[in-house]
Amino acid sequence: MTNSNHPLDPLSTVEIESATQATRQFVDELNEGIKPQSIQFNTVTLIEPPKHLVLSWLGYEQTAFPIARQAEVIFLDGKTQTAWEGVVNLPTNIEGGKAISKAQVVKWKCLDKDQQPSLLVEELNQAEQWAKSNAKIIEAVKQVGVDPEMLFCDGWCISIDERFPGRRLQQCLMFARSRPGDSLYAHPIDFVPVFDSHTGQLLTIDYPPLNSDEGEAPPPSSAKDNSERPRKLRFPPPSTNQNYLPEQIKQDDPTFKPREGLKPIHVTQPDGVSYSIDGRIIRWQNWSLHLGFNYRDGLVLNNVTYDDNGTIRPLFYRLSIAEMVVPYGISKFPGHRKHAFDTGEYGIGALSNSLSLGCDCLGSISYMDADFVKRSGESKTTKSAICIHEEDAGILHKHTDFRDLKVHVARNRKLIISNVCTVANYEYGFYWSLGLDGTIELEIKLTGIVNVTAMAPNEPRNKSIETEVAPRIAAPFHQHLFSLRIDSMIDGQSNQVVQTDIVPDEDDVGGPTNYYGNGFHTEKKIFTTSKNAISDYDANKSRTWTIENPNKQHYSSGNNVGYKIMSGNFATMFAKEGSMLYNRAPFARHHLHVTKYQDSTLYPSGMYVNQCEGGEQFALTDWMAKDESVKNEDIVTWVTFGANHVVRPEDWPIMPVETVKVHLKPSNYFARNPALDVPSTKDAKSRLAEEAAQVDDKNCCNM
Ligand SMILES: [Cu+2]
Repeated sequence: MTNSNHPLDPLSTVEIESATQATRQFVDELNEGIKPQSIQFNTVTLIEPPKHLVLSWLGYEQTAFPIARQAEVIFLDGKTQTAWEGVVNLPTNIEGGKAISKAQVVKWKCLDKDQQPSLLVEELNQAEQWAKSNAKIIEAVKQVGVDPEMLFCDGWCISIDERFPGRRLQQCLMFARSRPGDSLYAHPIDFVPVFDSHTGQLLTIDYPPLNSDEGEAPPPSSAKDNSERPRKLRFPPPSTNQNYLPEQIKQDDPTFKPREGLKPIHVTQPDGVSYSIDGRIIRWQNWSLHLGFNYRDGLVLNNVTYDDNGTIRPLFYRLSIAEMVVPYGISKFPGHRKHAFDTGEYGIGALSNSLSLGCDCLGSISYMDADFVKRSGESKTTKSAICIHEEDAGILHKHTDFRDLKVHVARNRKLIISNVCTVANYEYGFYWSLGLDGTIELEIKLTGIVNVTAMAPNEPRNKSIETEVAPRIAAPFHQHLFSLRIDSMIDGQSNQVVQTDIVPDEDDVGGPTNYYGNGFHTEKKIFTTSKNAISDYDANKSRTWTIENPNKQHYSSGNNVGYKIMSGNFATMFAKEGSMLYNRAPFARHHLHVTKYQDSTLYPSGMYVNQCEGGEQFALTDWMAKDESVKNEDIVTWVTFGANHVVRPEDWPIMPVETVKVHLKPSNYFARNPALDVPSTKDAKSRLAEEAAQVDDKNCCNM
């Protein structure tokens, strides 16, 4: 018996612990001198096998054979301040939840000092403890009237700080609570300490400048110059409580009470759900996919296929959010360091919430757990990390024949696979959905608490870069840029991307080819090489890109079969060429990149994003520089989309969900509307509002 049903299944808890035990044993047997002194595991994750092997295993090719499973193990050594990366062959025989055979380390190396693995939550919590017990920080908060017992800090990646090369760093955003349970984000403190994340050494305390430091020279530009400045005017954090938890609001405002009049909406499926789950293979309404998951991407949709009247048609080998970055527009030190790569720097999958039935997810729900590693090497499980359910999606299609009022209407439905991740103050919900009409949608919901900084008493506002969401609390403007990695296999591995613009006909009114002046037409460009395929959204041309298979055409239109990429949420990175962010986020330089597939090219900002300087010779820039053919080849399409967040006071003290979406829509793929056979059923439970029963439901989602 093998330990896994599918080569892309995430590591089981047994596999994780086998890998960490094998690593410890391997290290124990090393000679002194080259031996790590203390192992703190960082990540243990599946090394996805080469695509050609998986395709063979899946049956796309003739010869299928078992695929050995391997884990990538990354750990830190606090004593030698080093980080290590290993490859472990996993046990081939697991029975009854126990490994019968042993795992074995087959490769390992010490990482360069500029390769910093992601920051774990345990490490962020550690930084908070260091801050709370550091004499200099205690003194600094006492100076502004903060009780050190009520001090909290969010550890953050630092991007790059040129003052401390080769060190693993965290910058800490400081806050205070006014009482237990109070929202700490209402009380930001006026300084930012920087810690060595290996040793806990406090390296510096940085003081952000005010919008107007009257009487002072303008703030110098570099981090080094800034650290040599005298400490600026200190001031206490804003003291007014700004809570979102009802029980906390009530303590500040005894008249507060939950609004009334919201009667329950129950979602019921009396005959059960319409999907099936076999291991991690989900089947629903002609769709089939394997649901992968890892600490970094979070949700991964593998081998997405569609059963088109008995023919299983391959669509996507792998879909995931491969990277994201949240750049802030603050150009003054140290605000320039705020551009968190939540995928690569933290591992957003590892930050998944345990979802709650009836609160996060309504109706008939299936959950999947997610397994990770603790620093100790033991596994840990986030229960119900992934939610799978169906939702009504409004009308699918409708027509009324106006002559005889004959009506035909069918309802659409989505199968939704989702998770929600908490990255310190912010929440991201990732919702992949499949539709009855062949559409795949990715909706990302942004919520949580916006990042804020403290303003000094009487400090002037700078309305062009931040919003004073509540007195003396400034929320700086920022972006959320996501990199959707699409490894397509539209009716086969040979695909290409065609750009379609819609433009007016060239001639003016009265001209020979546009006499009445109303003409418009599409212009197509088939991308030939990676450099040729660099493209940006153009709203004036209603620009779309279609991933198509040039070897197969629609029976009627003659167009290549394809899937169209559509989004109303293309956001452009504002950071200048040569800036830290530009160098580190090559995926965000343009909305579209296309590369020829090669194994192990999953992450466009590199494997080790934390403190990586990037530039022009790494990750996506390297793959693009090859300028390989992407026409009728095995290709990967990278789509960057997102939101610009000019914060509103209404986003405070907790932000109503903001959404960004991308659709992958069949285009010349199906012979006709693939949902013609969806029955026009009538919901027997729907009724006139006046007849609806009064039901009182006291359950709530505040836990
Ligand atoms: Cu935002």
